[in-house]
Amino acid sequence: MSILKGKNVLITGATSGIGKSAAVKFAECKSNLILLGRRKDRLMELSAQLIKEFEINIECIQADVRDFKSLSGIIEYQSELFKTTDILVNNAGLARGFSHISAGDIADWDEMIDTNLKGLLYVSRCIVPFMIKNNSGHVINIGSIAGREVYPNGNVYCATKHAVDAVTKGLRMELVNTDIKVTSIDPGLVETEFSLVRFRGDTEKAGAAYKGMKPLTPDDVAEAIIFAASRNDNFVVAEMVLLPKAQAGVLVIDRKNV
Ligand code: NDP
Ligand code: 8X3
Repeated sequence: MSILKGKNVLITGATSGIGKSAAVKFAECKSNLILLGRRKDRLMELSAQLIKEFEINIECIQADVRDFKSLSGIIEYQSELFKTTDILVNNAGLARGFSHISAGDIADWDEMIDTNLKGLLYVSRCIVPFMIKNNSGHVINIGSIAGREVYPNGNVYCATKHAVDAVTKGLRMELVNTDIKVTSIDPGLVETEFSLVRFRGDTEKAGAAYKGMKPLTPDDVAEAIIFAASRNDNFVVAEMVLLPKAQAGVLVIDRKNV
């Protein structure tokens, strides 16, 4: 898509799932990429593949979105591309555990809040000032259907995604007098490493999330991201809810079709 050619796109959580698919789709549009995640080997492998195939500029940032000090240091001293980020895809996130609040694991709660909410805020705090300075940019937050509905045992994960919804709406209001767009993309079930991470590698529990139904693919979500990113200057995709055909709500899932 020519409107995205040469744009600088920063994607957090680019080592897997939705973030990785988004990186490939932006590369196909000839955007330049800043790929951020903790697993350096995966960043390097993806970047080598995309540079070879699409001849674009790619910068890999091995970083943890929970570490504001290190993020701000990278931006201040290391990366010119950061300062001219056209599109920020705040995608890094995770769920940990699936239990009653009464039995919840405090470390799991902290990790979800620190990553999904505070991490998204930290990256935005680093990048949005440059967008304001340039009076140009697009922040695309990956929320979730879990930011619109809740389900038992999803408590803290749902709370973080509701918080992302609030942050997205507030940021859009704060930037209404600028040329910066703010979008929320809110998927239902997508088959990625999400469930494996949630259940710490327990493949049986992880697989149960998608049992008897066909989930979205990360490429489906990446297509929606590209759609939002490539509208004309006056067209803001404010919010998009993406569902597989067999899902009509966070717990309304037809599990007999596959
Ligand atoms: P994956 O587990 O496949 O990918 C998650 C990505 O987030 C990885 O690249 C991981 O990279 C990165 N990440 C996690 N923690 C950190 C951290 N502290 N610092 C930097 N990067 C981090 O899952 P998905 O692709 O499914 O998840 C992407 C987003 O989509 C999340 O925000 C999730 O909540 C959301 N989502 C997912 C849905 C689903 O059904 N899969 C549905 C709705 C929303 P690394 O470990 O290398 O750092
Ligand atoms: C992930 C979707 O329904 O597993 O955000 O919480 S769900």
